[in-house]
Amino acid sequence: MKSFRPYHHPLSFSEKAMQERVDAYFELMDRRRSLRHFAERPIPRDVIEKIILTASTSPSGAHKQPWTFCVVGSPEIKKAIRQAAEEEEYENYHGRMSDAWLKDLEVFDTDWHKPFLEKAPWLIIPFKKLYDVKEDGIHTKNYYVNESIGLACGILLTAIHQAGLVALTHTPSPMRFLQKILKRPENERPFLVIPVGYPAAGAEVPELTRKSLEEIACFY
Ligand code: IYR
Repeated sequence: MKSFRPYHHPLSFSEKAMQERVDAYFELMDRRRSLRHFAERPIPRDVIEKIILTASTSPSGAHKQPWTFCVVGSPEIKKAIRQAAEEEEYENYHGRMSDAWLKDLEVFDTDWHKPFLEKAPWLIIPFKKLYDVKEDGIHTKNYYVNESIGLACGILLTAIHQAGLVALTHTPSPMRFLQKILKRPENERPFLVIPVGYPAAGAEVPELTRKSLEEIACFY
């Protein structure tokens, strides 16, 4: 069934205004950093809800929006997630990750301890939906599920940053334990664990630089 309406373009600028806006937006986004140290200060649930709605404005294959954003504020569930994540990470840091990988991680000073999983007021855990299950139990296809959830998570991170909050894109793999703890259905798979909060007082981040335009873009 086709049903169209006129597109009302919400943003229209002169080239000068456009240049100023892209410059300002770059400055804002260039200050985003992944944080591993969170304050325990709470964040209103309404804020997190709106951030998730913003993420869900993302494009997705055939507009299926193949995602569920699980949000954990419960201290008991955060504790269970931390315990399970640390068990996996212990194995990762003691044999499952290659020497080259461990060397690449040295600058981040990470190890298997994951206190941020309890400290951050909220954990957002996006699940990708491999397929949908309709009320009658029929399975329907989703498309480009990895691309879709990745795009939505990118928008989620920009919304978190824009709110003045910080986050970490954490991957305590294998992540199947999240499916069990959060009792998610068989068609869903955890994609990331994203603690969200305020930075801890005195929090530090590694000195990193970003690649230049020449390194990341080719114009033809
Ligand atoms: N998941 C582990 C290891 C890790 C892997 C990558 I790639 C990173 O960029 C950072 C960490 C951990 O969270 O410690």
